[in-house]
Formats: sequence, C-alpha cells, structure tokens
Amino acid sequence: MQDDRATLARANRRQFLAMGAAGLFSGPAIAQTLVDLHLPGGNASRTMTDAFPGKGSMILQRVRPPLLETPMSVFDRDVFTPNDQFFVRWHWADIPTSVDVEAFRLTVVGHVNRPLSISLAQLLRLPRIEYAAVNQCSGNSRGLFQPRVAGAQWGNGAMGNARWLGVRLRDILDLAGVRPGAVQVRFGGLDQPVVPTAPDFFKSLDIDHARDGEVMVAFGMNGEQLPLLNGFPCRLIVPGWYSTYWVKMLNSIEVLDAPDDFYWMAKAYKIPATPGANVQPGAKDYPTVPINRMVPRSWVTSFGEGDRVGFAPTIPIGGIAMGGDQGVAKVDVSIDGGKSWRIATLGPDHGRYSFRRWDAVMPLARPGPVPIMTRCWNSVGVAQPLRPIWNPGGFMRANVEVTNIVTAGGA
Ligand SMILES: Nc1nc2c(c(=O)[nH]1)N[C@H]1C(S)=C(S)[C@@H](COP(=O)(O)O)O[C@H]1N2
Ligand SMILES: [Mo]
Repeated sequence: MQDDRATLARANRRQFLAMGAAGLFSGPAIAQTLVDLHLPGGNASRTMTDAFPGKGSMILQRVRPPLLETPMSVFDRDVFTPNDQFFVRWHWADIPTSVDVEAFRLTVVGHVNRPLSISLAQLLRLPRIEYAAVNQCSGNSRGLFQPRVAGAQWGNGAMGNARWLGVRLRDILDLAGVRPGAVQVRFGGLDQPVVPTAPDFFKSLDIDHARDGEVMVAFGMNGEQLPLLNGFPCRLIVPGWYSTYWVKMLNSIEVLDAPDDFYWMAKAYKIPATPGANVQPGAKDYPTVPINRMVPRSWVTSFGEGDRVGFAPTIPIGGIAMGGDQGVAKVDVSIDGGKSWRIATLGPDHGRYSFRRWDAVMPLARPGPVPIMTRCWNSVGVAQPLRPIWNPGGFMRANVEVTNIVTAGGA
C-alpha cells in the first residue's frame, strides 16, 4: 500500500467514480459456465459470473444481495486470496453503489467522553498496523451439512485470506475516551435493509476484545484499497473470529453500557453451547451463545472432487490450512480412510491468523480411487474432528473433509 495519504485518497476517489458507473444490481449478464459444488443434498450446480464490479470470475450464489463464492482453484495459486476473487456476502440489498470519500464519516458515539465524527483523511493519519487474517463466513460449507439446513448453500469458498492494513480499533476508542462501565461496542455499516421493519445489520464485541490492540479498522487489503463489495472504504477486522463480526462499510461505532440485545447478537448467529457447536438434528432447548472464535480447518486445493489423474507410484497433494484463532502447527494427510496419516510439509508462516500452505507426497499401491483426508492441528493442540457436526444454523463446519480422486492407467 502506498504510504502517501494523498495518493490513497485520490485512488479512492477514482475507484468510487468507477463503481458509481457500474450498475451493481442491474441484473448481471450471466456467463454459461457451470460449476458443481458437490453438495450431498443435491442442487449443487452454480453459475460462474464475472459481472460484479471489482470482481473477477466467481461462483454465483445469489444476485441480490450479492453472495459470491471463491472457486477452490484460487486457493491453490496463493495463500493470499486476490481481491477480485475474494468472496462476498451481504445480508441486505440496499448497499451503496458508491461512497463519497470526502463526505464519508465514521462516528463514535455512546458511552464515551468525546463523541467523534472521523473523516477518512483523519483515519489515514492514525498509526497503522498490518497483518494477514482469514475472513471466513460462519456458514462456510453449510451446503455440506446433512441433514440439510436453511441458509446459503455455500461450498467451501465462503472464505479468503488477505493482508489487512488499517488502524487499531483501540486507538479510535481511546480518541473518544471510553467511559467506565462500558460493556460492549456495536458496529454498523452503510448498508441498509430494503424494508424498514427488517433489522439493520449491527454486530458487537465485548469491550476488552474491542480494545485488544488487534481488532482493526482496515482500509487496505493485499496492498490495495478494499473492493466496494468487501466494504470500501473501511471495515472491521476481528482476527480469529468468524466474519459476521467483520462489519463492512463501517460508519458507526457505539460504545454500550449494557450487553447488545439487538437481533443480530441476541437472535441470529447463535450456536449451541456444546463442544464443537454440535447437537442432534431435531434437538431442542439447548443453551446457545453468539458464534465467536474460529477453529482449525484444512482443504485439498491441488485436486477437485472427482478429478481423474494418471497413476504413478507417488502422488503430490497440496492445499491450505488455517488454525482458527491460533497458528497452524501441523497438517497430516490420509488416503486410507484415516487408518494411517503422513505429516505434510508446511509452507511459509504468515502469522497465526493466516492460511498456510501444505504439501505432501503420498505413496500409491495401485490405480483406483484415492480418498484424500487432511487434518489440521493448531498451535494449542486442537485438531479437526473426523466426524461432521450438525446445528440448525449450519455454522462452524470444521471436520476433516474427504476429496475423492481416481488414478488410472500409467505404469
Ligand atoms: N455492513 C455489513 N457488514 C458485513 C455483513 C453485512 O451484511 N453488512 N455481513 C457479514 C458477514 S456474515 C460476512 S460472512 C462478511 C463477508 O465479508 P466479505 O463480503 O468481505 O467476504 O461480512 C460481514 N460484514
Ligand atoms: Mo457470514
């Protein structure tokens, strides 16, 4: 990212003009390429689209509000997900199609000594931090849940990893002066519901979490400004936590002196307060908590489900892993249904919140089906479970997945 603030501001203005010209929801022209997400409940075919502003080729989950999924092949190229193929998820369709960077203000109100209205120029003058972090939707992989649950039927691509550049939320809160008795901090963005009775999207963090020095108001993503659909001009980054908290187009921060009892914290995004957020399908009357930290996951990216490859005595397999709210310590790979595991070689460490590349060379006895299982262990010894969990929200899928390929012919 250019360190020259004037340059950033000029670049922002150019982007906003370009965005304004593109009709965001004017019915994207749909290319005819189809992709199969291999969802166990069927109905797994999706269209590829490149019709959204700032976005390249994406899996179309929904047009309005836009839900765009990243194809798994993108994760094979780099542990950092390019901005133009970073997934997109919004709850309400009333999303500004442009943002006036001169007029934009981030307000800080509520239980503070000095309510603030911060311009982008002021934000850019605060001390900066940058780190890599995975942004993963709470419902990533929901389409793999069995029995099927309501909600967006995502494959595994409702996630992405980027280098986020911005300022500490703590510094912003300190400017406003948090008053004693503050309990939570609530965040809102420029988007709005299409009907006035629907609840505007707000999320809250506990005050100590908000002030931990890691939670960030980001304006840079992989060395560029944020794409409009990923929250231009600035968004919250809550590293290690599911992205429902990563409020986009962030324009309001409110310090609360009581826990947030609004819809998006009290009713939505609640998970069973059970190990792994797991309950029996149909279970009732179990306690719930707001979804929070992420857990370890890993994926094969060098092959897709059903791929056919030539037989050889050994096969190289690669992919990505994340440690959740901790670093990736180990990835192991099995091709015999979990009876034996081989430790993969890890790629460069980009920090505990980042994706990490892994690669393994597996021996093959004969041509035929190869069920590839991968398991990530994080730095505090938490590993992916072998069995899938279930909950009615379709949240927190994190079990060991199986990618089935077939080897044929060859020597
Ligand atoms: N303002 C706003 N921020 C939001 C949301 C939203 O609907 N509005 N959705 C959240 C959810 S549930 C997800 S998964 C992430 C998606 O981030 P992305 O679109 O940049 O990938 O944005 C989060 N931030
Ligand atoms: Mo999400």
